[in-house]
Order: sequence, then C-alpha cells, then structure tokens
Amino acid sequence: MSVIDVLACLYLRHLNVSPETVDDPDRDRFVLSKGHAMEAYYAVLCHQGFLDLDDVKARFSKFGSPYIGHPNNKLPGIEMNSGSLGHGLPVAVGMALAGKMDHRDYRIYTIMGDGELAEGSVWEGAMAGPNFGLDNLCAIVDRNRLQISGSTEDVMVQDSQEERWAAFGWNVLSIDGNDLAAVDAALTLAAETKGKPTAIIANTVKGYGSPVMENKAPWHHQLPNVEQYAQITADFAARKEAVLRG
Ligand SMILES: Cc1ncc(C[n+]2csc(CCOP(=O)(O)OP(=O)(O)O)c2C)c(N)n1
Ligand SMILES: [Mg+2]
Repeated sequence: MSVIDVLACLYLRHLNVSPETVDDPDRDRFVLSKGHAMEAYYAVLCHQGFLDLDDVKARFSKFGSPYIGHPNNKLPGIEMNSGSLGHGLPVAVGMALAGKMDHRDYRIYTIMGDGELAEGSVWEGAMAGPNFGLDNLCAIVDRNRLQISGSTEDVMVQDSQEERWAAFGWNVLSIDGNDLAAVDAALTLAAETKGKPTAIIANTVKGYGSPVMENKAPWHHQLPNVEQYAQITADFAARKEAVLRG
C-alpha cells in the first residue's frame, strides 16, 4: 500500500506503454525492484488492461499459476523477474544505457524499497547512472522507514537518503509519496531533467489507507482476521471515495 500511489500515477499519467505496445522497442520500461509489492502491481496491471482481474483472482498463488507473489516476466507488461532485492536498479541502468546507445527516446523507471538499499548492488547502479548521464532513468525509493525486521534506522541507519543520492550525482526530489499530486509533479520534473538521472525519495506510510495496518511492520506478511479485513476494506473504500472526490 505504500507504493500504490506511485504505481498508479506512473501507469495512469506517465508510462508510455499499453497492452498493445508491450513489445514495441520504443515503449517505456518499468521494473518493480521491490518485487514483494506484486499485489499492488497486479491491481494496476489489471486496471490498465494488461491482465484480467477475474483470472488473477481465480488463480493467484495457485500451484502452476503464472500469477505468483513476485513479478513474472512471462506475463504481459512485466519486463523483469524480481523479488531478490537489489537487482532492479542495476538492470534499469542497463536498459537506460541501451536506450541511449540505440538513440531511442524511451524512459526507464524502477521502484526500490528503503530496506532494499542495504544491498550493495544498488549503489553500483547508483554510481553508474550519473556516470553515463542517464537522464532517461528515474529511480524511486519507497521510503516507508520499515522493513521486515522493524525500523530501517534500527537495522541500518540511512538518513539522509536525499544527501546520499545527491552525492552520487543524481537529481534528487523528496516528496510525500502518498500524495498523488506530489507524485505526478515529481515524475513530470524527472522527465524534464537533462544530463543526469533522477532519484525520487517517496516518503510513504507502510500500509497506507487503513489505520489497522499503517506503520506496523508485522503487516509486511500478516493475514487479517475477519474483523480486520472488514475494517481494512472499509478504510480503503473510504480513501478511494476521497481520492475520486478530490
Ligand atoms: C536479496 C533478498 N534478501 C532478502 C529478501 C527478503 N525480503 C523480502 S521483502 C524484505 C524487506 C525489504 O524491506 P523494504 O525494502 O523496506 O521493503 P518494504 O518492507 O518496506 O516493502 C526482505 C528482507 C529478499 N526478497 N531479497
Ligand atoms: Mg521499507
């Protein structure tokens, strides 16, 4: 839920790809580096017509089903298998460099978790992006300040991410990542920035949308009971109404 606003804004407003253009060499590319957020990604891919919601609901996580808990690149619209953290940015750097070498105008976006930033491979990609002047690349950090084992700052101090990405040579934008207007504005600015890649530090709330789950680490991998499920779905419905009104 922390990345749902970024994912929705990206696909509805910015990413130049559709079910008809998944093989077009000029399509924009997206890599969900924090692959465990696949359920949010399913919702967006279904909304945009890449996948059929009823089919996903019927076969999700069943034996032999392609609808697994992490991105599966056998599904239309999914560029890269992920789930093993730390690989999305290095691959996105390669895609962006290929775009430059082939003189194509497509853009690359990737979303990483903040706990994921403990992976060394992320920082190899962080060094390479500005080195090659990859202004077609936008890396989004889901800065929800929690990972499986608790607070990111307790596990591995990372403040300030803004200063770290700037020191590596990135254009840095720090936003409220659950504010759709702020996400939209940042993605627009990223596309306008020339000469260097953009890192968007999206300050988000894990479990955003329902106080039952918000900012509580165990919900990384927890099933709601019947009462919690009813409350969570009511909270999400209320947020949807508010977003549609506003
Ligand atoms: C290389 C690797 N190590 C461990 C895991 C197990 N794992 C899945 S999600 C996760 C927590 C990641 O935290 P964060 O990036 O902050 O994502 P969030 O929990 O906020 O969604 C871990 C350790 C993994 N998927 N890949
Ligand atoms: Mg996190």
